[in-house]
Amino acid sequence: MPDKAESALRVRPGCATPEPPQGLAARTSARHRSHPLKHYVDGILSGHRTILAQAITLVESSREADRELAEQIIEECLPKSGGSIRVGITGVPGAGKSSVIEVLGTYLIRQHGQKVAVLAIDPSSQLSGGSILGDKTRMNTLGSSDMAFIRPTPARGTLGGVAQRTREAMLLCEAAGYNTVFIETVGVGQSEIAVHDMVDFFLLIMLAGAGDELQGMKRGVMEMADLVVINKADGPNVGATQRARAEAQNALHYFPCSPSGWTPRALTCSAQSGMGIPELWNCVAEYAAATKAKGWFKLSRQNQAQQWMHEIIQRELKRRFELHPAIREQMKALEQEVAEGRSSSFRAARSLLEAYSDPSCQA
Ligand SMILES: Nc1nc2c(ncn2[C@@H]2O[C@H](COP(=O)(O)OP(=O)(O)OP(=O)(O)O)[C@@H](O)[C@H]2O)c(=O)[nH]1
Ligand SMILES: [Mg+2]
Repeated sequence: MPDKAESALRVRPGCATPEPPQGLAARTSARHRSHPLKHYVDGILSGHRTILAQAITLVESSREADRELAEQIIEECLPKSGGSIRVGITGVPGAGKSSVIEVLGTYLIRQHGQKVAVLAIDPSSQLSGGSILGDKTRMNTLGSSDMAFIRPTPARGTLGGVAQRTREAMLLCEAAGYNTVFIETVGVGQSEIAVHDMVDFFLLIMLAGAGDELQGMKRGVMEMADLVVINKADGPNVGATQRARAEAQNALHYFPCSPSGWTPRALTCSAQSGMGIPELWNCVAEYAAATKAKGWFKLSRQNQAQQWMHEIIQRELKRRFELHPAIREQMKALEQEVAEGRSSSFRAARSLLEAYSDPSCQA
């Protein structure tokens, strides 16, 4: 993992969640990490946040040696996971996703005695090699609570890969006893779909007057939402947010009925004043109760587990393919042939696949 991407794991100063080791330190500590499986599993199950953070670092590691241990940790923790409500939160940059999580998370801790985990996917690290979250994670109060765990995750590799690691981090948080897991993602590319496919409840945060297209109405994001919240309903903005709420509610009517049987709603809230935050949570709780009663909650998780299996197979096949000696030997030359038009993409791909499945070329 490059140093810049590693720096994206850094949690803003003042946030209580322990920082994983950075840069060279991370690699050095990974190399010398002698903790046995039991250290991680016992630590996670007893809710030890530093050990949970270490385990997530292992899960995110691309080192072969870490991979095996990470899989064992997940395997051991899996039976203890599943007990949370998983809430995906998306919206354009600046919509107030982090601010809403800060206020809602604090509300859940104080009013409902919950433990709250936040996993934030940062797609910028893939594009720029840096992190926007380190500077922008607006979760001061939540971050200083013993009942919260906040973890920015740099997006690297494929978006499927992002989903994979985030899903695994989410399961570890559940095993550590977190009652609600929030996954924040910026509305970029396919990250929203990836997150939608791993959560129970999908929340779209919008702003009044920011343009429907930009905010996802025409990108199909709204169709995935169980709740649309128009944030920043405070000061002179109140009237505009009320109108935007009515428009959003109207737009939601045009989407086909969800297989969950749930009718998506539109609300307003203000992360600044706290207005609408209890109502927002009531909606999540109502959704969970209704879909549990109908069996959809369980069915959806079963589907997601199957999808996870397929993702693991795809990831593993890709990894094995790329590590195969015959592929490593031939790939560059064939890429060149395709680029120069000396071979068709189809023929080159077929030749590589044949080399991969040729028993005489096995690793
Ligand atoms: N007036 C007002 N400002 C808000 C509210 N919620 C968030 N903000 C402000 O809006 C800006 C963006 O808030 P964030 O919570 O960082 O937004 P975000 O959607 O997480 O942004 P990214 O993570 O960059 O995509 C900050 O300056 C917040 O202080 C609100 O309810 N009212
Ligand atoms: Mg944010």
